[in-house]
Amino acid sequence: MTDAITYDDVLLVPSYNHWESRKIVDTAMTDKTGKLNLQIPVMTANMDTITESAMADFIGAKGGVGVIHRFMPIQDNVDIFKACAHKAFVSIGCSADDMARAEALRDAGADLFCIDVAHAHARYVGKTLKAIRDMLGKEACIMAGNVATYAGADYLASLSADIIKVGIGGGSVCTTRIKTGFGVPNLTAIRNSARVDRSIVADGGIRAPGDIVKALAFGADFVMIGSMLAGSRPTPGPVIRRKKGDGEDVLVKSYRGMASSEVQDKYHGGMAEWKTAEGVSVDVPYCESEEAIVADIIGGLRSGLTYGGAATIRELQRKLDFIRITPAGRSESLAHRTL
Ligand code: MZP
Repeated sequence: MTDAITYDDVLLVPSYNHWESRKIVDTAMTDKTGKLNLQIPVMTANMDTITESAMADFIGAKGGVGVIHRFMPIQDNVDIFKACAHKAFVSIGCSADDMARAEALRDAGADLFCIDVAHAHARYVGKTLKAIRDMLGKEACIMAGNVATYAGADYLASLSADIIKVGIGGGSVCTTRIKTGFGVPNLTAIRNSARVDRSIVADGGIRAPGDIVKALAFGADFVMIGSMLAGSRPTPGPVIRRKKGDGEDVLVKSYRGMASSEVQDKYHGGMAEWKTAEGVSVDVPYCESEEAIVADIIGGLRSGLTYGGAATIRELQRKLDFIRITPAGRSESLAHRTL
C-alpha cells in the first residue's frame, strides 16, 4: 500500500524568481512527440455538456484545444467538427461504430484523435488503439485514456498513443470511486504516469487555477477541464430557469457525467441491467463570463510559474518542490477574513 495525494493535500514551495514580470514566462506546451503545440496547456472535456464547436472555437482562440464529444450520430459529429474554426480533437470509443466514426472524421480532415474510455488499461482498448493507428498512420496525433497508473500509461504508450489521459474517479461529477472502490488520487496518478516517455493530460478534479499549476508541476503537460467551464455560454445545452428554495429565479445549465443515468437514458435508451451509473448530473449556475474564467486560469498559471522560479512549464516540472499540508494549512490557504 502506498500513500497517495491529490490537489488539496499539497502546496508547491516557492523558489527564487529570476523574472521581473510574469509577462515574460511562457505558457506554451508542445507534446513530447511534437505533434501538438498549444499556447496554453488546456483542453476542454469531451462531454456532451462541455465541448462542441462553440467551446472548441472559444478555447482554441485562447490557445488551448477542445475535445469534441462523440455522443451523437457520425454525420452530426462530422458536421460539428467541420463547423470548428480552429483545431479540435475528436473523440471515439472502442466499438465497430467508432471505427467508422474515426474514418469519417479523418476524411473530414481531423488529425487529432482521442480514444476515450473510463478504464483504458484494457485489452480491447489496446486493440482499438492499434487499429486506429493503422488506419490513421503515424502522422496523426492520438491521445488515449483514461488510466491512473504507470502500468496503464506504459501500456498505451507501447501501443503508439502520443498523449495519455490520466485520471480515474476524480472528476467533479464522477462516482466511480464510490461505486467501485477503485481510483487513484490525482497528483499521485499524474506523477506515476508521467514517468512514461509521453505527454500526459491531467483529467478530472481541477477546480481552480492553482490545481492546474500543481498538475503541471507534478508532470502533466496538459490539463483537461470540465467543471471550471460548466454552465458557461460556449457549452452545449439550454439555459434553464429554476426556482430556488426562497422562491427566487435562478439561471442554470446542466452538467453531467458521461456515465450518469441521464446520459444512458438519452443515448442508450436507459441503463442496462448489468450496469450502474458512475456519474451524476447537476445544475450549475449559468455564467456569462467565460472570458474571465480563462483569464483567471492564464493569470494563475503565469503567476504560478514565477512563484516556481520557472520560465516554462517544463522548468516548473524539473524544479518540483512540494510539501504535504494539514487541514489547518488547507483552511489557511482559503480566504478566511471574518468580520
Ligand atoms: P471535472 O473537470 O468536472 O472535475 O472533470 C471532467 C472529467 O470528468 C472528464 O474529462 C472525464 O474524464 C470525467 N468524467 C466525465 N464523465 C464522468 C462520469 O460520468 C467522468 N463518471 O468521470
